[in-house]
Amino acid sequence: MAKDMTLLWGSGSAPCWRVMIALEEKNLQGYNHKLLSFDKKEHKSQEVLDINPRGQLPSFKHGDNIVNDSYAACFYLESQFKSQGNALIPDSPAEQALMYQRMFEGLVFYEKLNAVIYYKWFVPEEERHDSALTRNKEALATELKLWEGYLKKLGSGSYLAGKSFSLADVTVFPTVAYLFRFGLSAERYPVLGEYYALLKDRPSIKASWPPHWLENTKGQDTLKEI
Ligand SMILES: N[C@@H](CCC(=O)N[C@@H](CS)C(=O)NCC(=O)O)C(=O)O
Repeated sequence: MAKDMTLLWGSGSAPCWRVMIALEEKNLQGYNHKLLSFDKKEHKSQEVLDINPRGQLPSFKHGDNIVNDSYAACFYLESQFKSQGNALIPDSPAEQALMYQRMFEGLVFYEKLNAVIYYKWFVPEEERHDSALTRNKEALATELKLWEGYLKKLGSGSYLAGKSFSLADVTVFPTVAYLFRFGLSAERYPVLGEYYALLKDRPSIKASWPPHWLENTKGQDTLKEI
């Protein structure tokens, strides 16, 4: 079944990682995949543009069905392979509501993280201001406190939507892993630290860990003071 799937991806891209975790969770190992280089601008190659006119990764195809957006691909995989691998949408209405809520808040979380760690990448030199970066850091700190609170309320050992691992974890975990890769202090954010420790060795996550993070295990300290 996975043989008729193709994923074009980039190492360390959180959106790509979401799809890879979902594929692992649904036991779809064996899909075709190709690691492309952002540095070499391979995401703008014809091979990508043929699937994804935005020239972005992930680009994903199942048979003739193209589902490029990472959230869309995760929902698609869960719905097409409902009874295969791990169920990723909880049955309980309360957990389901929380899952959807956290998934979409996760996009805001991801944006706020990027606005700090990729500030120099996104903003041309002549448009950069220390005050803007400081504001972005403050916004990230506020966001981090929200997520600490969300997890704390659920209790130790919980996933983002409650007792079971769900699409909320599939989509938000890569953001959390980025936080720690970029030096977030687990002492300052102990609940997020515990959540990260709970998930980092999960088989689907280990199997899809960004290869360049494995090659260079030392991250950065951009978020040390946040
Ligand atoms: N909404 C898309 C975003 C995908 C995305 O932003 N991919 C980035 C890499 S993380 C990319 O390809 N950027 C290159 C570009 O936009 O030119 C998703 O979630 O899949």
